[in-house]
Amino acid sequence: MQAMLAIVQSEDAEAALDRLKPLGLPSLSRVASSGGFLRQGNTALWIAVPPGKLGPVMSALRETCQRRTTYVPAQLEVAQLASAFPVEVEVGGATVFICDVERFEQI
Ligand code: 2BA
Repeated sequence: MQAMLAIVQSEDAEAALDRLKPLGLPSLSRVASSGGFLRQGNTALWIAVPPGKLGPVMSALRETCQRRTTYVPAQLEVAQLASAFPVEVEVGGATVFICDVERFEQI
């Protein structure tokens, strides 16, 4: 069993959940979160990934989570830029952390 934390853009969360639900995962949770860099809302998906399901889970995320360009207001301190212009950053599709699970229980 592995645990996956996938940080996705909130616009993509519904589509990702729709693709993940039919996989029959033992646990799938959606958590409202926000990024530390842009300080904007995003969505964290906590996913329990049993053996053999990592491929389908990654495919579901790849097919539903898009990369998008956004702009950081110039007044934010971005990479110590003192520019008067908004800074363009690319966000998404998903930032994925995968860890081995020592123990999993549902009480
Ligand atoms: P944010 O922290 O709001 O970051 C949004 C986007 O800003 C990032 O998109 C990236 O393009 C840019 N960015 C973030 N940190 C940066 C930095 N130190 N220097 C320059 N640009 C930076 P993504 O990479 O797609 O990340 C999307 C969201 O995933 C992040 O939202 C954050 O919530 C999470 N994330 C990304 N990398 C992470 C990490 N190493 N640890 C924990 N969470 C992370």
